Amino acid sequence: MSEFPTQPMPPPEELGPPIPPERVERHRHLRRVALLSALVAVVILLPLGLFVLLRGDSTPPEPGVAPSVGASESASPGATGGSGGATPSTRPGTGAPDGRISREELMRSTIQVPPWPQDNLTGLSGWVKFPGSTLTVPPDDRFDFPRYMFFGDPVYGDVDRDGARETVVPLYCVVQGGSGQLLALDRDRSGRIVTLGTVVATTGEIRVFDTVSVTADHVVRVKVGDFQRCCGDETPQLWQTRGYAWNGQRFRQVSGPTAFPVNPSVTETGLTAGDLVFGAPISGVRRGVLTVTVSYRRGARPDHLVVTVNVPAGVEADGAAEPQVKNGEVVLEVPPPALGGTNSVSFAFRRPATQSGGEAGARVGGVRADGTGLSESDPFNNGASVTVRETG
Ligand SMILES: [Ca+2]
Ligand SMILES: [Ca+2]
Repeated sequence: MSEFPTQPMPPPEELGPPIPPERVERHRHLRRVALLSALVAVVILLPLGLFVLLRGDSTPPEPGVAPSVGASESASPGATGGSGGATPSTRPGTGAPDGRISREELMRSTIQVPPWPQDNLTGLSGWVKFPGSTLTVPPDDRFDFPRYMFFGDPVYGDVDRDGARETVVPLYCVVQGGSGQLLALDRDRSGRIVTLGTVVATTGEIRVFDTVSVTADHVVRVKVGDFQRCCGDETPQLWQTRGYAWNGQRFRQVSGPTAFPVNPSVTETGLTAGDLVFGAPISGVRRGVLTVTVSYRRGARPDHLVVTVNVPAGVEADGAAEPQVKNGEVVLEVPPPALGGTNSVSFAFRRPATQSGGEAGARVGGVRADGTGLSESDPFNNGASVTVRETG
């Protein structure tokens, strides 16, 4: 089975200025440093190799193409804009607008993008203007690195039973893997591109989707997978074919399995962290406690979790019974919480009163009894940056 994303992707040059080969490693190093400094666990859990999968698309970017702003540019090909009065395109009968839209047009149009899954990479939503090539999503509060949004290849079929075909197309938001939404798009009477809804998205157990078709009975058939491979990852995937149908308001699953069996190679754990607050100095030493909360939500049960905390230079474990700091890190093995539950883990630290601030962070991973790591269903929630501050 193919890796993510399985639709043809834009060529690398769409994804930003080409990087000379001799700078690639440095670029990766700088990127790694930048991400590690913010303790984004994705870098640890996903190998580097930016965009290695995003190759193979035969469609070059279209520099200089003005973004579409609606009806006039969106009206071709085949739209019947304006001919049918106020009759909505979803009404059965003849004369419904032709909702077939090419990928090239989508990539230079303004599209209403539904919200992105919150348990995966997030991109821009609402009315989003695509620039004629891959759209760069700037860093934000949630992810402090850019992500890249672009459409895959569309398929066409009548999903709303109005006798005319719509466009069913993947929209991706990725860096090394990431999110996908399978969107159903149509045109209104004026020819403007309108979003019918999200057929399926990479959220919960579903982390990737593949082949898409629209059946004669208006069902969107999608091959969905439980794990998104990236960058050489060979984690076994589970795949199922599920069908989704438009009910007039949203897409609902109408065929195929509704859940995956447990994949013994894949788990879903997560971590959140509080602040590390050092108290007022006593005899030249400040003491503080960091509490992290780990979760186990689904998938294979790890034998144990490995929690790693990075602390600023000069910070030491507060006492011999505490896990000790080595090379700026504390590593602690803890039992996994009950399925669906969380556990809190606290670390006591001390540092000289002459020191302050610094960067810290924590991450977690699930490990088998033989010491090998499990793959993460959602790799983006396994790390957190930690604010370090002092009181008094
Ligand atoms: Ca239709
Ligand atoms: Ca996770």
